[in-house]
Amino acid sequence: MAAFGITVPAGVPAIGATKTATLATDADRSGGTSGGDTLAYSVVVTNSGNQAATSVVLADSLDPLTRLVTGSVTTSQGTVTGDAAAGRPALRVELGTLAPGASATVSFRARVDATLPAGTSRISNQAVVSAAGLTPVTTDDPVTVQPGDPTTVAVTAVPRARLGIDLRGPARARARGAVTYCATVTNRSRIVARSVTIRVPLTAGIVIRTRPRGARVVSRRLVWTTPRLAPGARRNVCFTVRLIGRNGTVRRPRAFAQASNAPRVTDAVRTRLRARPGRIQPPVTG
Ligand SMILES: [Ca+2]
Ligand SMILES: [Ca+2]
Repeated sequence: MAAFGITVPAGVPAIGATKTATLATDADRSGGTSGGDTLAYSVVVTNSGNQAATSVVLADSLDPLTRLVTGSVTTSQGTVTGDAAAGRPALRVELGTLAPGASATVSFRARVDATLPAGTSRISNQAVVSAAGLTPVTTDDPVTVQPGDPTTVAVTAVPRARLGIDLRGPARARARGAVTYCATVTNRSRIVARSVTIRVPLTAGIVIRTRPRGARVVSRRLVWTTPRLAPGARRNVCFTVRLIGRNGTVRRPRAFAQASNAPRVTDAVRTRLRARPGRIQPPVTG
C-alpha cells in the first residue's frame, strides 16, 4: 500500500561481506602466486542494519583450481559445518546471530593445484552469505572499486624464477683511478633460472680499459651470460673501470640481471670521486 509523508522503517538487518586473499605460502618462492602455493582467505561478514540478523550462514565454493586446506577454517563465532575434508566443494560456516553493527570473520587457506592449465591467469571466487528473511548476498573484493565482485588473485601457470642482485664497490674513489666492482646474482626461487644475463651499462664517465674475463661488450654494455642458474645458486662477476669526473662528482655504476624466465632486477652503487689536487699543477722544475 502506498503511503505519503515520512515513514519510519521497521528495524531491518543488512548483511554485507568482504573477502580478501593473500599469498600465505609461496611454495616455489617465485614471488607471486603460482601452482602449489597456498592462499589465505579472510571473509568479514557485517550486519550494518539496525536489527539482528539470524541464521547467518557463509558458504564458499572455492575456485576449481584450488583446494581447501583441511582444518584451516577458523571463525570468530558459530560453527564450521563443512570444511570439505574430502576436497571440493568447500566450505560452510553457520555464524548464527549477528547483532546490529556486529561482524564475524571466517579465515581459511586454499592450496592452488600444483599443475595449472596452460594460460591460467587468475583464481577467482566469491562466497555467499545468507540470513533468515534476507536475500543472499555475495562477497565483495574490497581491493577493487567495483562492488560485489569476486575476489581475484593473479596466478602464473608456469612458475617463474626470481633473481636477486647485489652490486658492491667503493663509496669513494680517486678520479681516473682503477675501481673494481663486483655483482652477485642469486637465484632466490626454487625454479631453475634459464639464460641468465648480467648487464652493466658503461654510461658517461664510466670507462672500461680491459674487458673482464667471461664478458662481452655489446652496445656499450658489459654482458655476461649463464645458461642456467640452479635454485639457490649464485654467480659473481667483477669488473674494473676508471671513473671520470671532477672532484665531488658521483658516479652510479648499475648492474642488471634477468633470465628468460625471471624478471629483471637491478642494483647500483654510488661512488663519489676525489680528484687529486696536484693533478692540474704544472710540474716543478729547476
Ligand atoms: Ca609462487
Ligand atoms: Ca570490490
